[in-house]
Amino acid sequence: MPANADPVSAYIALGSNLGDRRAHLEAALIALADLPSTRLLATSLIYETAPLGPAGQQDYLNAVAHLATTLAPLALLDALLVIEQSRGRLRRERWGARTLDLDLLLHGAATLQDTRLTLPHPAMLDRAFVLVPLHDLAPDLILADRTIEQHLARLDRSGVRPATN
Ligand code: ROI
Repeated sequence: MPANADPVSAYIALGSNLGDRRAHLEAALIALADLPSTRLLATSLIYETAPLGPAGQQDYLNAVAHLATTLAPLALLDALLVIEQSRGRLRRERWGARTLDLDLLLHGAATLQDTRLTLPHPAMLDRAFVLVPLHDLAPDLILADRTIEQHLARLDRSGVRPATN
């Protein structure tokens, strides 16, 4: 990383539906705040959300974090994987339950199609469990010619409610 690089805004989606879900999210937020060359600027509310994917999973807790970072996208991705693994993330079935999932949604204005990382996150605009917390932080952010507010207006957000415990 060049020492004089300007920080960019990065948004991370957090999700957990196994074990102590809130403890996993809180540990992830502490770890994000601790990353080198990075500041944690803000976090959304935590939401309890109906699972997208195979039936029979527990509900998720989801949130979004806003970072300022000079880490490059793939360096940030590597750091997210280390945090996931520190919470015992096991990669079992695709779309299965997980202790902690950290998805890089946006890294400044970067667009990227790498085998490991696509930016912006390709599914983010279709997922209320991502857009509702992102809307807490950045309702006026523009993606694909529309604000987050406008994207969210097209989605069914009935499965997404502020977590109470
Ligand atoms: N469903 C919800 N509600 N929240 C998630 O974070 C989440 N993550 C996933 C899949 C399995 C697609 N479903 C999810 O990866």
